[in-house]
Amino acid sequence: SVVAEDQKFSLKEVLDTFKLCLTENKEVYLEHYVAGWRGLVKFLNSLGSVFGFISKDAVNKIKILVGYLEGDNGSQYVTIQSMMKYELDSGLVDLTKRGNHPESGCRTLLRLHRALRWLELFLERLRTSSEDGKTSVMCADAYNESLAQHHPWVIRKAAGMAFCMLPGRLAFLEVMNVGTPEQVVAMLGEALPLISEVYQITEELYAQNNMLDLP
Ligand code: 1PX
Repeated sequence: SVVAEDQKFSLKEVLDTFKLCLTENKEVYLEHYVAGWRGLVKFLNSLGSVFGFISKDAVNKIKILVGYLEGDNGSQYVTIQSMMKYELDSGLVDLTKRGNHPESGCRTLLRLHRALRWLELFLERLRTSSEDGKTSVMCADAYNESLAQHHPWVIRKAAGMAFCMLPGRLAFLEVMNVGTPEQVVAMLGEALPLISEVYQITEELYAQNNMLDLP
């Protein structure tokens, strides 16, 4: 059915949204960034309900950002750059401890941004893995190297258990809906530099504005 098609993940679609993310002068469109995450969540959902607690958090954060995009001040949220400037200039960000703005666009996007680093590390491992590579190990290694540093013990524990439920490498490559394993690997090779560039640009913005540790 049309609905089922719409729910179906394809790596190509995510690649296309990340391609649309960057403006000519390297600003990051929030709309496409969020759309990229929507596509990834679709993928996660297709892996089964054990990942529900993860996709739920991602969906929550996506919703917060879409709320700003579609809200009265939506024009301030066109790019990550304009969002940061607007929220900082208007005092809409809790900078050192949680206060009146626990759901600022800046702190919400920072969580997804950190997860994007996990994605980059994981996909790079997947891309270069051998046929008998274990997705659960690749996933855990990528996680420990990135996101885990920002998560309390209980989340790390739950994430670790979820990783063990990941399908094996071949099945995993198959749900990406690209084609043969070789074709997936080729597409990952195309996607990774894009994801990496979006990550780097965003990381620099957060660093420049001293916002890498927003509560
Ligand atoms: C090409 C396909 C690749 C697979 C795509 C999978 C997409 C994964 C989407 C993961 C999004 C995770 C967002 C997590 C944001 C976060 O760090 N939130 C925490 C902090 O938020 P707060 O508002 O409290 O400051 C929050 O506590 C998170 C709770 C949920 C658990 C997060 C575990 C993250 C594991 C990430 C790896 C996903 C594994 C998927 C296997 C393919």
